[in-house]
Amino acid sequence: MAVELKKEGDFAVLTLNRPEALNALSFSILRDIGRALDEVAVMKDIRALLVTGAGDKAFCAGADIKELRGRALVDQKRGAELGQSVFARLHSLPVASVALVNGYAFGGGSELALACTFRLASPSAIFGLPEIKLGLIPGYGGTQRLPRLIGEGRALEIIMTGRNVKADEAELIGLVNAIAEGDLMEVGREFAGKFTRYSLPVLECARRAVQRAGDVTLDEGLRIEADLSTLAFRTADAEEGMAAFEEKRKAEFKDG
Ligand code: DAK
Repeated sequence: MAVELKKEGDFAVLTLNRPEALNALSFSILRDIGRALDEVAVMKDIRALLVTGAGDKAFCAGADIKELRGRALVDQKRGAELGQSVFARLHSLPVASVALVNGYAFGGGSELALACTFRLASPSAIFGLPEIKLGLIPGYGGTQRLPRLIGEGRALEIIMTGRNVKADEAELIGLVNAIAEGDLMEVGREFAGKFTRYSLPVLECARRAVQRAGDVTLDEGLRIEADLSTLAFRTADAEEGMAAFEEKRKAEFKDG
């Protein structure tokens, strides 16, 4: 299977498993990722999704270049829309996702990582949007998500030069949340464990509010925040959290 989905404890783990082609994204793999995400969306008892690539060389070397050539423009447009819709599904899953970038993350591979809620990188990870070198531009969300994450100037420079961004620079510019020393999967679990112990519906409110910040005016964003923060107030977990504070004990959230 070129895409594997497993449940490991509190986490769903999605692995791109095509190491012989550095986990390049064929259209068939994109569809498999989409199907796996549909499963994740309804999985019981998971608190986050971890996304990684098989092998020690690459997270994902991008779109399958060999498959892109010689296609009609209408098929290219559909291909871009397929990749965009799969990554949009990832972005708006009910649970947060963490990309564990264990090597090259080029083109669509960087875009896959960008669609996750968080990104952790191994010290040898290398990011890049090298589409310009192929006479292309990013087609799976990179032109929109990268500037929202690191700002327009830096995003344009990375996209227009197609240059590599090593892990330490990626951390410096906020492209990754942290560089992981040691076992990436283990660090990923620890990282996710810092938020997954809180109330899932309340975490989702926080994520939805922050995700809209880049899309709407400040006024509109504040209205969204007022609605979502009021929604959080209505949960039993909010009642429990505030009661636990007053009673000087640890809150026991029940995801409700
Ligand atoms: N596609 C297909 N095969 C790939 C691949 C890729 N992106 N990347 C690597 N491979 C394959 C290689 O061809 C090779 O296969 P064999 O020749 O052994 O059969 C195998 O993986 C191992 O790769 P290398 O031998 O090249 O390994 P190296 O360590 O020497 O080099 C590398 C690693 C990551 C530096 C190199 O493989 C590389 O530069 N790969 C390509 C990186 C890249 O340019 N990615 C694509 C970016 S463009 C769209 C619009 C835009 C896009 C998509 C859709 N629509 C409008 C639909 C753009 C998307 C992109 O992602």
